[in-house]
Amino acid sequence: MSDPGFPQLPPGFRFGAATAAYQIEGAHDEDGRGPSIWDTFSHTPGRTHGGATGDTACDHYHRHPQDVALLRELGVDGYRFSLAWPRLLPQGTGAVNQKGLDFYDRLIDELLDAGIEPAATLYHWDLPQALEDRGGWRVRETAEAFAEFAAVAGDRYGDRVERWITLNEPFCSAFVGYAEGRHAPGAREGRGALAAAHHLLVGHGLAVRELRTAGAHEVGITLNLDRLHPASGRPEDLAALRRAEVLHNEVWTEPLFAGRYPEHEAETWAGLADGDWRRPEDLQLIGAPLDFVGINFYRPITVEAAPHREPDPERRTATDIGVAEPDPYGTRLTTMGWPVVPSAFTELLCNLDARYPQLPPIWITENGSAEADSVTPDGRVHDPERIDYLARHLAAVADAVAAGVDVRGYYVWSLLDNFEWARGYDQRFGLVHVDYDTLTRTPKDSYHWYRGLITAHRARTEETAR
Ligand code: IFM
Repeated sequence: MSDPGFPQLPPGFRFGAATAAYQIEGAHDEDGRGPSIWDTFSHTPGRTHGGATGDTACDHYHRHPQDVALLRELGVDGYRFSLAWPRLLPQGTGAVNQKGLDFYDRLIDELLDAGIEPAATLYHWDLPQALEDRGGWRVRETAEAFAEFAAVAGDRYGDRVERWITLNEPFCSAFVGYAEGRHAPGAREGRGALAAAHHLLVGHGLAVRELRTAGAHEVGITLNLDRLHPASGRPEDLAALRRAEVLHNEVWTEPLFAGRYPEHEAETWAGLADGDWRRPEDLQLIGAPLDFVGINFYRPITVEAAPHREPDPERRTATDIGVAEPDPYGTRLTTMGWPVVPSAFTELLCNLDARYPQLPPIWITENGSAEADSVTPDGRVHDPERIDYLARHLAAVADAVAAGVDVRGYYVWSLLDNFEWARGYDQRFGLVHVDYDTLTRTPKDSYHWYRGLITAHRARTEETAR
């Protein structure tokens, strides 16, 4: 693979790296942390690849000074991590765990000492199990509990965290967790998943309010919006595309940025949802102005009409809406099986910007690729595919910026190889290789490439300022 060179982003553009608590921390039952739905799910036989759990993960809970040193050496402007709700409030509400609070205090202070801006995600999928036992995101009480968590976090860290992300990829929480059942809590429901989607948004709105009260600097949400292409111009594929647009994108973007529910939602859910979990005041709460929107992008999706659409609304799950996802891109696939199509990233950003005049500035809060990496006898990890992926996706972001889209920064997913949810430790997304037997960290070639990119970018920014 030839050297793709460094893509040029505008002066002042910021670079970072991202992780999430359950994927790296380990220490699942230490210092008062309560169980989350991912502890329960991963400990249930057959749910994750090879029965993997996050019990130890990368042991970041104990090794965070080493990981912050890796970030400092990488030269990033910012680090995006998540706060484990069950570490701060083991039962989801009520008693606050002092040792959990102290852990993130130490992490944040280490980052600041290293000159790295902390960006904290409140919810990266680790719902306290106690709340799931009372209905999870199907019920409004969980949104209210989330507000309590946001207030605790905002009060404690609001003076030092630069950027707050309420939810990470609510699509996955609602639909992969409550409809497909591939993620915790592993439910396969129709109405439950739609109620969860709404309560996640309500929780977001309530959390924004709490964070603002606590004096938080910047507040936003992270969405994994999808660039969807129809498999053909056949009317049934175009109808499937419309349903998929609602399911993947508009469920989130319409209430957040246009103050309404999706126009075609009735056609999409077709009798599944009467929406009785909605209250008249919710749209205003959900649509409160944000300082930024985080976008996670990995690959585009092609949509075609599924041969069977479950006719009985009571049996139909939210994702069983007559949509299939063939893969006609004909490009290289990452080890996740995801096609590499950077132009789809530019399209997604430009379309989003064109559609919503109220859209706040964008941060790319995740982008990266899983590859088959290993430490070679020279002690290094050669990952030219990842370098190529990152270079071409950053160039796609630069194209969107050149077209007038306001993108402020980019966090690569991920700093470390980590627990890739149901795929366990089988998928490696890190700039840093982790040996799961010894927990040794080895920076990959992509780590050195990213450091070079940041150094060159900083030099250009300084030159422009002169
Ligand atoms: O690892 C995940 C992350 O937790 C959420 N976004 C997608 C990543 C890769 O699948």
